[in-house]
Amino acid sequence: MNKQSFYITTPIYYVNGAPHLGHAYTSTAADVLARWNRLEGHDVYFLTGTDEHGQKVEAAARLAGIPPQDFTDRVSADFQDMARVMNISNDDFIRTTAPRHKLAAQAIWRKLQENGFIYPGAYEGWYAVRDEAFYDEDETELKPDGSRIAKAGGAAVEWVVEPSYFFKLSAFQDRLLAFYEANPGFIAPQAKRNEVVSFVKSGLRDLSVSRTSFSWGIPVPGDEKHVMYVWLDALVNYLTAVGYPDESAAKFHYWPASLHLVGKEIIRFHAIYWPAFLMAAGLPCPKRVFSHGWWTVEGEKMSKSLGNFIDVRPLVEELGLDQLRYFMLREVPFGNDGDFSRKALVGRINADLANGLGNLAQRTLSFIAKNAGAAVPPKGALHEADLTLLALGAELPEKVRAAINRLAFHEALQEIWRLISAADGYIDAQAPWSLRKTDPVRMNSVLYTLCATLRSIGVVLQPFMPASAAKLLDYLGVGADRSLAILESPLAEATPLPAPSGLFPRIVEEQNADR
Ligand code: ME8
Repeated sequence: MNKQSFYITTPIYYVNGAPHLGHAYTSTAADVLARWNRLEGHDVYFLTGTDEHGQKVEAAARLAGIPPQDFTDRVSADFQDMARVMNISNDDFIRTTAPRHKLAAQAIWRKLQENGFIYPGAYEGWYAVRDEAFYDEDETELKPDGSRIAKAGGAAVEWVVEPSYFFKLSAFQDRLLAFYEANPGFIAPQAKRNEVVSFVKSGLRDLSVSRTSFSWGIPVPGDEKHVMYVWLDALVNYLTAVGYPDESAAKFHYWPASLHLVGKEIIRFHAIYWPAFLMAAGLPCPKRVFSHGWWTVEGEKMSKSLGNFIDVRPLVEELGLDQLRYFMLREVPFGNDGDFSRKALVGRINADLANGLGNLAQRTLSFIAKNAGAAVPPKGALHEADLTLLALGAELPEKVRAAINRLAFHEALQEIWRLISAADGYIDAQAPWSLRKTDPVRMNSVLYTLCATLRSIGVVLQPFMPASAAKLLDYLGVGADRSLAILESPLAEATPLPAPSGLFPRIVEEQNADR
């Protein structure tokens, strides 16, 4: 069988600081897409990892007083731990200090050189170590104390003059514009696409792609005083993981990637440099780059460099993993910026999870356990109200699919919660508790309808809240096959059901707690 393949990536995260909410966010969004595509029966390859070279990492290791490799081993392990805690289902974890990556990065370099796109020169310009980026003079500003900073982000810049190899980015302006034109879906959301297109139209200058002022990087083949520019090194990770330079590797069929998920600050690297490098190397470009927004925390800008970021692990421990995953994807339309606050998180847990889905499941399942023989009740003759609710359940996968394919996670969740509200309205209107004595056959039809509805909800929720959805499906007696396809067959009657327990505890905040 020829399965459709889906190769999705997160950015590889810098190891100069610890993992935080922003990293957890991108990884969770990518995880939902990976899990959804697996549910669809696609052949998924999901990659994340760590970006371990560059001056910033070298400096952070020096500050920690340990060799850079030991430092990156330690921090990379911490990122892997965060992925584990967040239940990220990545198929591979790439590290740019791994031998397989050095091989791939050097192979690309040689390819670019062979194809005539790399030449030696000298670089002069404003360089921000923090951003690992060069800025034009007009992208910087002079502060009253005489120091100069990058306008975007405020990183200190310094004038750098050093021998450097250049990549002929200027030769790709027309090719890139033609590529964007021919592939309107390549950059999303639309506003980002417009930004990138006008940036490219304004003219591209050749890019300095090597440095000699530090050594923590991949040596330039044939001129080992130079290390490769960290962004060239980093972007190649997406190829390394599928076996490059061995284009006959088993995993190479995943290339080109279906989707690179990135934060908005690195869209330029992914939507301009990366396709240019690939074109220069004669390789196909990724199908899509999606740029999402940034979280602030309690109204403040969060950044590793500024040091006010939050580690998600204690939050998961205290409030629950699926609760946090749900919040991140429900609270803010993907692509927009958002603010993370404890109050908003607790509010959503209580309103949507404890009172919403949790309560609906508990009301239904504990009633069945007590009054309907602890098994899926017989369907009987269905009424109009039952058929209406079942029809909404049957439409749910398609609605969720449409939203997920647009990366509108919040809309996918809204669709699911619309069905939860409809089911709440239904249970109140049908009042199975009052049918118990008067019309047990009708009571069973109502309970059956609710179980079938909860099954639809449980199946489509799996990518978002894997553990909670699994628990819900267990309580509904659903077997090992939990794919979207099972929703096409009616729920089997008489399946014995285990004793249910609450899915989402209510969070009670202490009165007057000042957080
Ligand atoms: O840029 N809100 O690594 P990085 C939302 N190594 N997402 C955030 C965020 C926030 N406040 N802060 C970070 C790098 N992120 C490079 C990437 S790829 C070839 C190389 C997320 O550790 C977001 O996805 O600075 C952002 O793009 C990424 O973390 C940056 O991680």
